Amino acid sequence: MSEYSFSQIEKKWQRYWEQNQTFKAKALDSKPKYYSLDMFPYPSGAGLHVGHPLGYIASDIVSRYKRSKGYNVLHPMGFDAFGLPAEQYAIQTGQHPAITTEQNIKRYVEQLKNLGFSFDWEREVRTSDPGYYKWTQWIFMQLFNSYYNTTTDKAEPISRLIATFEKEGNGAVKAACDEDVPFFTAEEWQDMNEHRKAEILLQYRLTYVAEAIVNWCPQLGTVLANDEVKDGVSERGGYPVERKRMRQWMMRITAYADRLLQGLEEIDWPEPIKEMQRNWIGMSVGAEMEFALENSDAKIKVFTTRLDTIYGVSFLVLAPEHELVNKITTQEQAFEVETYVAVAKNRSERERMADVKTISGAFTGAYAINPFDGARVPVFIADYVLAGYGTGAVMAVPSGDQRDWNFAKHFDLPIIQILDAQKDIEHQADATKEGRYINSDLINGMTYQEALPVLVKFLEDKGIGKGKINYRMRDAVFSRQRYWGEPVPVYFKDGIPHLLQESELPLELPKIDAYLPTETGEPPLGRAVDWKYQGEHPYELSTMPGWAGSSWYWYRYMDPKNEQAFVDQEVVNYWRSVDLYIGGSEHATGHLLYSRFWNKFLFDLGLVPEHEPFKKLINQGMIQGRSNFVYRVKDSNTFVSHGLKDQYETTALHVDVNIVENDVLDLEAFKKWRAEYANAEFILENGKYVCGVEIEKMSKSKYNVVNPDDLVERLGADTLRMYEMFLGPLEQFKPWNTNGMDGVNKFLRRFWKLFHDNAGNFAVSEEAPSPAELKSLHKTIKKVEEDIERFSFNTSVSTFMICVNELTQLKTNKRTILEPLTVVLAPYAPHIAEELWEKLGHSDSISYASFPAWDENYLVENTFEYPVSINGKMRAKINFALDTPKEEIEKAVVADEQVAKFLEGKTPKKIIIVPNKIINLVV
Ligand code: ANZ
Repeated sequence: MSEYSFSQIEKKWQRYWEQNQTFKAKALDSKPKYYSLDMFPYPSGAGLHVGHPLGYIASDIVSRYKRSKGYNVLHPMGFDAFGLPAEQYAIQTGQHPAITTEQNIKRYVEQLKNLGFSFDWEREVRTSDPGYYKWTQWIFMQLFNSYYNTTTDKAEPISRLIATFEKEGNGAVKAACDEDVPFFTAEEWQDMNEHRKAEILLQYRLTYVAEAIVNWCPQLGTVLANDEVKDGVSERGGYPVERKRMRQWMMRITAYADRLLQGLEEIDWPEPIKEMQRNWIGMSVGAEMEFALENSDAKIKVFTTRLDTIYGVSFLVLAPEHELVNKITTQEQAFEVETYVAVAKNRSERERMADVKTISGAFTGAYAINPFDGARVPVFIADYVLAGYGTGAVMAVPSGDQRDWNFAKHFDLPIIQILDAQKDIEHQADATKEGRYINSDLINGMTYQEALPVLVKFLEDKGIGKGKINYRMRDAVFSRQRYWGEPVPVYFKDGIPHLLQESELPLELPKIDAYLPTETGEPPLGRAVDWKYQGEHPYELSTMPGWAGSSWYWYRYMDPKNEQAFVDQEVVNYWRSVDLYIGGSEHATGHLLYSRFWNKFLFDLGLVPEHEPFKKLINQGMIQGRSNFVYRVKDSNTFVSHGLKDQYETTALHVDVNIVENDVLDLEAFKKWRAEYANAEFILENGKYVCGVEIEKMSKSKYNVVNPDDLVERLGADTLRMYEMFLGPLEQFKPWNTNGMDGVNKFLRRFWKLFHDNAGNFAVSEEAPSPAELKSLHKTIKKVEEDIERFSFNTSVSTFMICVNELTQLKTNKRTILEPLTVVLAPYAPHIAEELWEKLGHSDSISYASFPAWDENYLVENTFEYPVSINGKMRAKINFALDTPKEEIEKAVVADEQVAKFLEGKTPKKIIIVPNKIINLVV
């Protein structure tokens, strides 16, 4: 074979890798390990477009490089296979989602294999496999059987908590639990019936059922997590979402809030992602205090981060959903309050938080008493106060808080100055730093630093409040009213949830007749016939959310077939955690937070050895689509070329990028593309129809999707791999442009050519290399190694190109140069590298050939080309080795033919040599 026939070569090596299990990772090894992981995809019906493989190519380069550096590399791929689209499709067609999922996965695997990724396919996992979700259910059970001990700061068995209750009640228990757990003694506990005990324990368990205000999406018929709702509508489908109180499974992630924050300091992740997690967790240090009410024994508890502003409180505000609203509202105000509550209900929480402009609210008719100065302040409800945050009530200080100020202005409420250095609201922080308090009994004349401890002490002495840390993050809703997810391994007896036996796992999804809620509004699992534990007790009917299976999957890859444990202890102690994780930034507060949470939980149980699952994270930038447009002249079937369109009244229409080349439209293909264009007419410029261009998201509806399979067929996988890297830094967003691919393909042909003579025969010489050849090679080795170590892949591609240009100029065909260069190129273009490696006489795969070391000696410049000036005029250039003695240079200069011509037989009066700069002759 003399030509670079990429299709043949690529198919051949893909087959070879599969047959020889070239990329099989050893479960345990004496070699050091390297775990490189991609975020596993949801197998959608549309298959992969060119944007998807970007991250996979990068992680594959690193994996191949690490193998050649002597690591035992784990580089797996699998599928996040439960999810909404397959279920929506099932609803429409009646086809079981498992079938669609299976088909989509098959397509994905094929597409991925076409790109030559070095995945260890033996380790593939699918979250929808009963053999996999058995362990998702198992982890759920461990969470149910645990509580969070805030003294030891970790999860512990619930049995230990029960033992404490039996001995001493819960008075001294320090644990993450619901706010409203009653105090009880040992005797009281023992007197409780099983039902009551179970209810109490649910208030401590790390997963529990509770009434919660949730995001309910009527169109999707399910509850959604906060991160699945964007701008008040569902992320998938864009359907309206409303707030609703429902009984749900919850995950007590708030118990881990502090550790989730601290852990961020240990990991090498992009700063913006860490910042998003910090904001999501939202720690704020403040105080909680109670206000008594006039004419009522109810108390309003508020959370404030600014207790120092207590003398500026001019009203209180409750969230419209606050439980005291009905109780304290006076008869005169009832209508107004009820009307307002009804309106507020339909605004999502995020919307309410984001909206600072709309001022609305209603007066309850009630008054509260400020315990510090006895002031009587009105109580309002307003939706800028959120029910689920803090206590759902605030003390409003118009002189300290912008929204309180807006509200006060709107309802004509007093604004009380509290600092002598009072400024406008925006500069309140400065005022607090500089000012001293006025108008107060307790803290007159004090600074902020002096005042705060005095105020906290006042609260504590009176028993009406204390310092408190709050987190914006809530416990995560864990139920979905859907079919295509993991069944929750729970059944109910007298309304109390009980776990299955471990030996009864997996609890498999039952067959149902339609993937819809039942007539009575129960989730789809309610349709399963006789689906009861031991034929008697109803199972939980909701399933787990999408993030359950992805919150621990990296452990399953370590030991995918283990039936005794989710991962073997020895194996997990070898692989430990993920060294490199590549995926999209859209998972910043979903997957990446939940995974860290489950990881910390498994760590507490002693089941995994590391606190954090993903040491290094890279977010690959999105590849955007490059859309093409045609311009239809108004009310006609005539299309005008881009350059002439301004002379007409036109409508721009997306056109399929696959019938456009270099922005020139293929007219015949266009006529065939759609029946309505069959008789289209064109107004051309220079005989061509030039299309308009815009950079947009790559999507079907914009006809700008480029399919990697087509490109692989046209130019090969190695070309596509290198081209995607060549597009720019991995993290950057960048538009796709197929045109540039030819250049990379040409580069690979030139590389191939180095190994062949003009007749196309393989011809590599055994001659010793020249310094110039060695320099070119070693420069490349060094640069590529450094590039991969810092995840800069685009720069390596240009380095390869420069190197191949240099070697082509030097007419290099020497084994000593080409052989190591092939090993260096292999991570990027593995197929061509394997083929040439074989031609070089090797019988083993190049995948385990040692990455060559570069030698600094070949890199140093060892000669310098001196410009020679004679009487101030540049006359010649002469090369000297760097260590040439001055006398020798002098002699050689004078003897030089070119110089001699200008000397005209005279002896120079002076020769000045400036080392590595210039030689000056004065004649
Ligand atoms: C009085 C005060 C005076 C406040 C002042 C601020 C400035 P972060 O930092 O986000 O925790 N707040 C408390 N609970 C709330 C709720 N459920 N919905 C809306 N706002 C709430 O903010 C805490 C501050 O936000 C609290 O401190 C409270 O207003 C308000 F000059 O109390 B502050």
